[in-house]
Amino acid sequence: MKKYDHRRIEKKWQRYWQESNLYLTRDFVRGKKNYLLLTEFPYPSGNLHIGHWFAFAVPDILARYLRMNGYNVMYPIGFDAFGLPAENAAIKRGINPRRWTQKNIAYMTRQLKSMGATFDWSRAISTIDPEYYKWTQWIFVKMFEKGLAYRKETLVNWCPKDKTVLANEQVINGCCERCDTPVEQNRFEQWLFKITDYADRLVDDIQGLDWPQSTKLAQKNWIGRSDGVVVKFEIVNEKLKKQDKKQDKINGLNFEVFTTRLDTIFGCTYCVLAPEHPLIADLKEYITNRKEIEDYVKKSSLKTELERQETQKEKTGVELKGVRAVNPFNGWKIPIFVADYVLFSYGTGAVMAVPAHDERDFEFAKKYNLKLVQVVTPKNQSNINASNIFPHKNPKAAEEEYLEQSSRRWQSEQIELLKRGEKCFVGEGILVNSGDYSGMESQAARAKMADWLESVKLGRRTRTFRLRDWVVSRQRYWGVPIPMINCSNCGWVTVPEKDLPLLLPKVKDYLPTGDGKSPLAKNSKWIKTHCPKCQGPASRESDTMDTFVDSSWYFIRYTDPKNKKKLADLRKIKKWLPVPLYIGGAEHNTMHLLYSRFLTKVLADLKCIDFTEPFTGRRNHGTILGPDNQKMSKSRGNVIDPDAEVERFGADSVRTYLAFMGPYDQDCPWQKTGIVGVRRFLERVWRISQKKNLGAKTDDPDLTRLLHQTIKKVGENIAELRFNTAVAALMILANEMEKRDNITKDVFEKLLLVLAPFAPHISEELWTRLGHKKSIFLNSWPNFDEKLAKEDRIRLIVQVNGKLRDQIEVEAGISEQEAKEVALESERVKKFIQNKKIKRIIFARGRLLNIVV
Ligand code: ANZ
Ligand code: ZN
Repeated sequence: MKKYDHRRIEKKWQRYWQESNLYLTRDFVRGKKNYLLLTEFPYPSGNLHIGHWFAFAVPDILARYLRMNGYNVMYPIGFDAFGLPAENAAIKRGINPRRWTQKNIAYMTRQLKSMGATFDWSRAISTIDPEYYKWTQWIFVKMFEKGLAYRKETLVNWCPKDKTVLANEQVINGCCERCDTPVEQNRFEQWLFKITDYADRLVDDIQGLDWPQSTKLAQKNWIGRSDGVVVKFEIVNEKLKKQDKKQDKINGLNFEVFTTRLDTIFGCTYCVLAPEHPLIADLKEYITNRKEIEDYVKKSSLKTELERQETQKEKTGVELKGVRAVNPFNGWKIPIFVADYVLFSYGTGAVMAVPAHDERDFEFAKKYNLKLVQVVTPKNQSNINASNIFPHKNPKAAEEEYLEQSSRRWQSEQIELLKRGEKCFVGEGILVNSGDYSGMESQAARAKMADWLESVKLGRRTRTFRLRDWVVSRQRYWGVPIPMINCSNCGWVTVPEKDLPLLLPKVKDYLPTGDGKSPLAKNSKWIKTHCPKCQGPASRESDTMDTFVDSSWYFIRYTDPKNKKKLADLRKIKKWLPVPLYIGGAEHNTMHLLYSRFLTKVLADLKCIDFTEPFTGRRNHGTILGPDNQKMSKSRGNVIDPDAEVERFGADSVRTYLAFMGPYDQDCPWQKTGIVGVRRFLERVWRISQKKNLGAKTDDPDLTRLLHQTIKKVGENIAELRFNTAVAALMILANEMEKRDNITKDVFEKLLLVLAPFAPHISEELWTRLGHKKSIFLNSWPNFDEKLAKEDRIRLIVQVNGKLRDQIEVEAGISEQEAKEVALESERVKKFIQNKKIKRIIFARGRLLNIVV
């Protein structure tokens, strides 16, 4: 009996598949539907790690399955090769980033080929290829022409170690995503993309996507759309009497606040301006504590936005003494503070503070001993209603009494009360102490109040976003040159399309400078140029583009990777896109996925493509932990090297084990015994093929039934990315086959066909040994007999505390967990366990479930 020698087999078939062009994808195949299965293309970091295998080899199972089901499948691959990770790695080794990246691409290509995946290498792209980045630059030019790329001096996140600007998304807990250095705030002129113009569409279109809920929510939160109103507050001089002339002057001054809770405005007891608010300078001559204010403003300018938003940190602020704001609803003259918990970049940079109903305001008021007035009360708990506090009075008088009682002492009691209870009630409810609006529900009150504000022109409905424009310039060498020229006559002019690509020059000095300019700025030969408009002397932009621009549109290029005239031909685009399924990591929930959606909409508006959402389906994969259940890292010594595993067990074992180790969307540890078990399973398949009597005439009915069930289950599971249960089913089938002395060639062939997507090499080898001339992958997925595949059904008896409550038809093989879920769904059962704690569950497989409460 010949041994299963994975080394020989795997090389042989990889060569064969490549030479026979088995995975060359054509754009149009008669009678077949196209399917572009997309995974996130890798950074050429140097070496494939096991996570790459998880990300590419496991979805390849689906790619192969779809092929066998008649789809014209494209499973592309490429390299996201510009950017910080590659550049930093190169700098560390003292190698030019270009050489380092190219070397890695060559090496990783070889490694990727050892997966035995169906990548179409003829379509491989690399973002550093001038033929690719020509179109990245072209997109920039088009965006500039449309006013979607612009320059602005902005306060930006600056990483002092990497010496570059970072997008908000690249700052994690105040530190650089790449190197963990605390991020500083610096002022620079930058190129930005106007993603905020698309904010509404980016929120609205999420709804139609088949994406994980968590990803959709992350995008929504990131964009942070909120509907509210802007309210105008007049300013008055605290000391001046009515007849004083100066009062007119200050009466001209006002500021606007943005609020989503206009219904709470009767509880507004002070206002807050962000330290950067221009009004502070305008009020200078009226403020009596100028020095104190100036010091505070200076101090807060040293903090980052993130630090300022930290909820745990104690809030600080200073009152603008000498002036007051007038609440347009009740005429109260209330104090104005500067406090850095209010951000200048959000809303109007000023807020109306309602300490009774907003936690930040509440904390602040507690600290500075400010007045607190409750104006909303939970729907079914109206005890704070003034009428309840003063039941002997009529409502109007009760309200007045309540407000009167809001003396400092009474305030602190209230605060104590609130502290003990809910802290402060932030929910919606019924309005109290709110004049004519008392008794209304929050939502209705907001509408009425907004109507009034608009009618008297003291405010307006508005929409605000948390999303900021995308800063795309980077002061680094290793990126796509921004195709812009600065002329002293004409201003910023685009590099003409005929001159694209604007090549990234080869330089000796590629180290980041730290003076806010890219190292390209030192290359005067390259920088000096002529203005394309007036021919006068001009200089090139020296910044390069954020790599997220490169990766925002790469999937489009796969459809037409060699096109010299367009970023891709529209006919081909229509055939392949949008991507029906994109598989990747949850870390791309906001940045990459949001930027791709944005650029897709821009390209759609430019009529380059005919769809507005790039990825209609999205699934996340988990990460692989070390055998010790910890994140893999060199320092922990728990890193699994895929090359070594492939050498020892074979690519088929590694692929199948990765599919088997757990649910694909979850984090699972690599277990050394796990891969051994999978290897044994493949050896078992090998042994079955060697059965002298594979020539039985018929199979026993049990095996036939199991075969059909397995074909059905494996197919369904692959389509749902439930690879682990599919492998388990294959293992059960192989076990049953090995137990029998005689099996037919037919059942064995079918086993190979359903195993093939997981373990392509061994399946192909055994398939040819059975005498087939054609590759196994040119065969269809086997049919199953629906009747035979049908699981036996039973009536599961469901008891609560031993009493029969329901009988439910379920699959005979139902697990305890599944049975429990089914039982808890039943209305008849629910009645008896409502609000009770489940103490115990007794389960007799195939018969009964007893819930003890
Ligand atoms: C009064 C109020 C009362 C508020 C209440 C909330 C609750 P979202 O929903 O995230 O958009 N706000 C407005 N501009 C701000 C800024 N520049 N910096 C910090 N906070 C700001 O949040 C909107 C709410 O955040 C606004 O509604 C405002 O506080 C605050 F019981 O106004 B609210
Ligand atoms: Zn010019």
